[in-house]
Order: sequence, then structure tokens, then C-alpha cells
Amino acid sequence: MTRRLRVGMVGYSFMGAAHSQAWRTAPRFFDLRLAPELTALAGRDASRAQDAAGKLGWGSVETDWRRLIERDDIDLIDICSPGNTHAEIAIAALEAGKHVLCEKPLANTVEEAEKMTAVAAEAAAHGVYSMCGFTYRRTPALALAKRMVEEGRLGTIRHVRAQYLQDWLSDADAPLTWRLDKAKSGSGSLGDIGAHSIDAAQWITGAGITGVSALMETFVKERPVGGDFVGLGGHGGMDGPRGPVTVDDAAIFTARFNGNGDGGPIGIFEATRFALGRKNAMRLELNGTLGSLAFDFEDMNVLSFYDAASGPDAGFRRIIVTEPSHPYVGNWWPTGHGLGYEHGFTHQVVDLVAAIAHGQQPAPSFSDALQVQKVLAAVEASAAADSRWQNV
Ligand code: SOE
Repeated sequence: MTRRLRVGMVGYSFMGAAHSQAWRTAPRFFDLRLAPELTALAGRDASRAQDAAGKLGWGSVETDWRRLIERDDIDLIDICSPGNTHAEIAIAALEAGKHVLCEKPLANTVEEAEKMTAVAAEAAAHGVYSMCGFTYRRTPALALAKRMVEEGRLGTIRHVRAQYLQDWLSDADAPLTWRLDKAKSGSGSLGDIGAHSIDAAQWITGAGITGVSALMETFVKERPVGGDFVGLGGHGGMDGPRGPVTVDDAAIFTARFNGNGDGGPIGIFEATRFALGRKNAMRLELNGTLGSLAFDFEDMNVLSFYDAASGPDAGFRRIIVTEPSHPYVGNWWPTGHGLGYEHGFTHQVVDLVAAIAHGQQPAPSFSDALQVQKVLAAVEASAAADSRWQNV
């Protein structure tokens, strides 16, 4: 009889739906040593939470997340609510002996992230584990990129070029939502999508960012309040009151990575939700001394690879990342059939459950996520100081 892993999830919007799909699907395509159960969903609005629980497959509903932590039929708390709630919920859950999966970015401040990391380390010493949801690590093409860098296929990495381009806020009348409220989200494009680029770049290169110089911009200073926000592409064009946007619409920064003794890669990062026409272009290019890799999430089943050993006429070749030997894909479809955005969340559950079952610290840990938080804070500090260089 496989031991159960009973989950309580806080929040049920876009991330809640993606996480629910992952908890449901993972045991159907991967052999898990623990059997996830969608035990309870927590949401403040009872009727909307009930509707979401029915649709997403959760067994019961609570209108206060604290009840999830009190319940002895829940083993893990999955935090899918805005960033300003992460620290309180994660710390309470870990101190109550419940594992935690926390959406990214870990917190809204370095101070919160440091507290969460300290509590997580203490909990791990007692077999209670935590992970931060940087799911792009579990996109097969990026996991393959990590494997190829580790195998030395690129040699020494010289350049990291990371862009995360969306355009769902290009409409000046797209309504004011929690992602545009610093008190709730911590930052705008920087923390919401730039955090993914920072984590992926550090993880794949194996090098941490040590300093940055940044520029941030808010193009649209006020937006309609109380709008009918449908998904991420809010439908604007509304008259009526407008409220202040208190976060960045775009963030760009240069970065230096630690160098394992020989100077380390240099990087250039861009995160924006105003790149008209780019829908979810999470892009990463690495240039090394032996080769280069390039990835674009909008073509997520492909990893482009330039191998200097193949000679000057070789050019970049497209690796279709659907072979059984590639990370994760062997559990899905025959070669060439491809995966989607949701599979990164399912792979996240697979790796989290495996780590818990083996009594091992899942990755990315809260400590890994704290490093991302420190980079976010350095970017904001630099942008506020005329782009002056900030050490992380
Ligand atoms: C919105 O920009 C968003 O949903 C992010 O919050 C997610 O982390 C990213 O994966 C997709 O875009």
C-alpha cells in the first residue's frame, strides 16, 4: 500500500489550477513512492472556493488557510497565493510539521525570505521539507541544457543572455490586479517573470550572480480598478476610476556571475510584460568556449545547440527534446509529440514527492530561492540609484 501525501492548497487561480493539474496527473504518468491526494483547498470566498474545488478535484474546502495547518489529515501545504502571503503561511506550516511547496518568488522581501529559509533548514533537520516553485527547471529542454553544461559540452560559459517577454499589459486599460500592487506582489515583471530567468540562469550555469546594474520602468502609471479580469490578458477599455500601478512594467539589468576562479560569465537580463507580440517568451542563450545553447519557451520542445567541434559550417542544430533519453519525456508520449507549459508543474510534483519519499532536500530549496530574492533586491536597489552597481 503506497503511503499517501495529503495536500492542502492555498489559492485557486492560475497557479492553483496548474498545481492541481500536476497533483492529479503526476501519479498517472510517473511511479511515485507517495500517492498525492487533493485533500483540501483554501480560499476566502466560500462559494468560489467550492466551485474551484469541484472543478480542480479537491476533496474539501476551508475559508481560512490556518485550518489547513490545523488539520491532521494534511501532510503538505501548497502555497499558490500572492507573494505577500508566502512567509506567514510557509513558516506556520513548517513549524506545524507540514511539508511546503511555495510558488515563486519565495517572498516579497529578502528579510522574509531569510526567515523562511531559516525555518525551512530547521524543519528539514526533522524530515519536514520545502521547495520553491521555479518550474522552468523542469521544462525538459532546460533540464537537458543543464545536463549538457554539466557534461562540459559548452566548455567555460562566457555569456548568459536571458529574456522573459510577455505582452499582457501592453493594453493601458488592462485592469489593476494584485500583480500590479507592490504590497501584494513585491515587484512587477522583475519578480513575476524575471525571477524565473535568474533561477534558470544560475541553476543551469551552476554559477551565482554576484552583482548587477539595472534599469526599471513603469510605462502605464494608472489602470482601471475593479475590472473584470479574465486570466492574464485582462480585458481593458473600461471607464471609471483608475488606481496607481506601484510596480515595474519592465526591468533590464547586467550581471556578473561568480567564476569558479576564472572571472565567471557575464549576463544580460530583460523582463517585461510590454513586448507586444511576445506571449510567454522565456528565452535563454548561453555562449561557452566550446559551444552555445539557445532556448525559447514559445518553442519549448526545442533546444538549439551550436557545437564548435562540428566545424564552421555546422551552424546551430535543433534538438527536438522528446527522446526517451531526455529528462522527464520518456514517461509521456512517443518521440516528436511534445509537451506543454503544464508538464513543468507535473515534473515539479514528481521531483518533490521523490525527495520527500527519500528523506532528501528538494531543489530548488528555500535557500536557492533566497539567492534569487537577493538578486531581485539588488536589481531594485541599483535601479533606484541611477543604475549604480550593486553587489548581491
Ligand atoms: C504571469 O506573468 C505568469 O503567470 C507568471 O506569474 C508565471 O510564473 C509564469 O510561469 C507565466 O506568467
